[in-house]
Amino acid sequence: MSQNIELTVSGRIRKSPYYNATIRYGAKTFTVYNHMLMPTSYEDPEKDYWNLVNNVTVWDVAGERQVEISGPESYRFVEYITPRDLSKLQIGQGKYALITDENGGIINDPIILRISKDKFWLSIADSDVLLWTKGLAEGLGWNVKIREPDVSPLAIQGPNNLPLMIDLLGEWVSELKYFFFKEFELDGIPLIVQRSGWSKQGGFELYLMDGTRGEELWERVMEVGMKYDIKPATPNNIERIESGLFSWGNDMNIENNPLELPLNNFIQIDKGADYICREALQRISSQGVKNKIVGLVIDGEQLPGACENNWNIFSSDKLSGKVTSTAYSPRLKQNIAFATVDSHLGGLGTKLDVETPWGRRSAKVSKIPFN
Ligand code: THG
Repeated sequence: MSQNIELTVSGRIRKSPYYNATIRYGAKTFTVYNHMLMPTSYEDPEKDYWNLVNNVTVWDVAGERQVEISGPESYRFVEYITPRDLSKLQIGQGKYALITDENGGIINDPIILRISKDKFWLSIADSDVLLWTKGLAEGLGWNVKIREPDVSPLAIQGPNNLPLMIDLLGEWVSELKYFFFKEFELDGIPLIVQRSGWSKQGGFELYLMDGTRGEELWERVMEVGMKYDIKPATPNNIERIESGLFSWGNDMNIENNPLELPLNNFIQIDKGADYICREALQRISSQGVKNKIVGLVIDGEQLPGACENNWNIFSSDKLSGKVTSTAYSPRLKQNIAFATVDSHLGGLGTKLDVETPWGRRSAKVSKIPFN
């Protein structure tokens, strides 16, 4: 069960431009995300949760690195790596998309931003998309340039985000539509400002385009945020499960394919552009998926800890799946979870048994989002 360990930090584990600030403001625990330290809690996950859902918080999410794809074939290349239709993606707009291999295996689930006609950023989850895309482009002879630019997102999330952001950046931010972005300089600090973030509490992400100015940006946000009682926080496991946001590497990985996820709006199998997993998805779609990724409510009192690795799921004593993420929701007063189960068990209301480290519990397939 849960143990505290200490990490040996070296060049392979990068520090975010906000790292010193997060330490100063009391970050307590960290994970490694895209080879970079990323804070995962300040006070404790439940206090951080209430600060997020009741007020407003600031998160160091510099670990969400950007993979920049530019050049004359960049648009066609970005279409090629995802089953999402990007033909309507405007300059200044982002879209959530799954990146897959030739079998439909999910490599990552970035937000794709169109920076200009021939320049895109993949704002990635925790896997080596730089290497995957460089390998594909070189191997197949695409005329594109791929690199990781000096860009480090800082997220402002929570229901009181807007007045703070207006104070920080100006009235114009209230005009930004969901998932759209604009370039802006704050006292000479170069930013891209997007209305997005890994919560359903509303907010913005500031993509800092000069890593030497992280502390300055952090302190500007804190200064303006004081009036709003802003708190430092992090992507919050409780809120993101309630809200139905999946975590690559936890809830899905290269063993899963897009059709196993309840993300139909983000997958257009018959899109016009050529893409790598079209045949695989057509085949899986006609044969039917083996597994489904579902929401679960686990019965009984609050579990003493969250799922670190996978917990087995049984149906009539037959091994039928695994729990991939759990949290106790203080608002729903329930243990909620994501799980991968045999597809015939994926229907709403299906009863299952979960083997937790604290004994067996009954569970039920539930709708996503939970609230
Ligand atoms: N912001 C940025 N980069 C990121 C994340 C982010 N990279 C890693 C990780 N998060 C990528 N995964 C997600 C998953 C879900 C969403 C965003 C990033 C998300 N989805 C909305 C939904 O599912 O309803 C909306 C998607 C849409 O309309 O396209 O927000 O958070 N910069």
